[in-house]
Amino acid sequence: MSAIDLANRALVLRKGGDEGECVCYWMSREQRCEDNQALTFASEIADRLGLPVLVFFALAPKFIGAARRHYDFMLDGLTEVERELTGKGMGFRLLVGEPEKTVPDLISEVNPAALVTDFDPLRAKQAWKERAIREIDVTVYEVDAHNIVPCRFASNKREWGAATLRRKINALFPSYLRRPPPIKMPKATWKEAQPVDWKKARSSVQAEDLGDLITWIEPGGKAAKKRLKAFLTHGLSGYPERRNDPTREGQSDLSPYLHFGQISALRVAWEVTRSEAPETSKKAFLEELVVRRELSDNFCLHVPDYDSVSGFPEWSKVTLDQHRYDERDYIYTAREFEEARTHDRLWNAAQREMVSRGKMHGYMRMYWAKKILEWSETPEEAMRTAIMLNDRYELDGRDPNGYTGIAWSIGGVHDRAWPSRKVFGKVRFMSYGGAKSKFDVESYIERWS
Ligand code: FAD
Ligand code: FO1
Repeated sequence: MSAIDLANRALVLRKGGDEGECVCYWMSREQRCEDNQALTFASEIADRLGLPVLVFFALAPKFIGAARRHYDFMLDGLTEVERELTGKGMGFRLLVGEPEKTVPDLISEVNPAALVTDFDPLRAKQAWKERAIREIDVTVYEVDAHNIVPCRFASNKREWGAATLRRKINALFPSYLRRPPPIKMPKATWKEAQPVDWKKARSSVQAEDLGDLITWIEPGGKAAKKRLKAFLTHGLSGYPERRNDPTREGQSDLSPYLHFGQISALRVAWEVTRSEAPETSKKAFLEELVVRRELSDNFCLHVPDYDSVSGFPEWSKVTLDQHRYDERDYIYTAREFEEARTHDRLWNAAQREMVSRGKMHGYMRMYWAKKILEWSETPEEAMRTAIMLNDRYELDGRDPNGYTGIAWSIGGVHDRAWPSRKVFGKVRFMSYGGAKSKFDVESYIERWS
């Protein structure tokens, strides 16, 4: 991998010994073989030391309220990863149980010369890693294989708006936008193949079954590439016009794949840049895929309370406080929201789209979250409800994009102050009338009733 690809992407989390029998990559956020800089980094160390590569995934029985639909999507994708890795002479192990226990056990069993992990700003993930590497005496690296411009390098502090980060990213983007290197077979192959018992793995998961099968999207890296190809051919050129119309298939539907790391954002950006679509379409899409998405990682990395009111900017905390006791026209409990039992047919339709499809349209997510603020007792309660529902039903939930999108909607994070109004104060308001002026709300309601 060329120097630039790795430049400022890999970080030494802790110095340890560098003797051992293999090099391990603890795969977590980037659940793919191809275009995975963490995997490439591990195999380069392995080749330098003449050692084989062992990749492992620590399957936690529970993860921030994930349901069966999330684990099915993820595990189907991981079965593909196992086949690809073993086909490249690398080992793959699935550890079942709490990672802070199963990871140190594996490390002492296989005695690696180095451990590579992938970057993830979420508190739960950072805690797993911190606790898992505490007792082991191995050099541990963290590689940002999620962001095109590595998160820690793009900015070393909380960015207050997209504009400041956009400048930094746009300056670096051209040098990081390069064809992802192909996966090489390591010189030393992993000997003892231990096929994963996927049946046992699935039964180890304690996730609620929401009683539905999500069939409109196929999990896994191959399906992700097919989806990307279809979007490049049919969707990209009309993206600026269609992306905010929930009655049209104007988005890429890549977020579940990006969330589980089944496709690399660098691969998406690389193919988008080389496509025939108009420059304006490419620019509009890359603004979301690169600037907005990397802004979310920046927010979650630098604001540990990214999922609560305390993480909001000062101006919005003050304004929401001033309007804390405004009379709410409607008040709903989390249960009433979850069952789409509000007075607002448009809001109910969005909730039903999320529950049944596992992916609410991007425009509706803003409206949906803002109405939860408007119809909840307090902003804190609104945050709890929005995050709980988002992580319970969205296939792309439990993601920095989600916590940041909800904080933008309810707390004006990365947004500016607007003329003050009831309940919202200076936080941007969105109305049914506004939606009606943008798209055919009746046909959206019709579709999701
Ligand atoms: P496209 O429009 O095709 O965009 C392509 C990619 O760009 C997306 O996959 C995503 O990675 C990125 N992107 C697009 N819009 C945004 C955005 N506003 N912020 C950050 N990245 C963006 N996204 C999630 O991945 N998981 C979530 O749980 C989530 N929850 C959200 C909750 C709220 C209240 C809001 C306002 C936004 C949320 N988003 C979330 C961001 C955005 O709505 C989704 O990423 C997008 O709708 C995913 O569909 P797509 O891949 O078809 O999007
Ligand atoms: N990552 C893991 O390393 N192990 C898991 O068992 C795991 C479960 C899981 C379930 C649902 C979900 O949405 C994500 C899950 N993740 C898991 C994390 C995921 O890979 C991403 O790293 C983060 O959610 C995004 O930052």
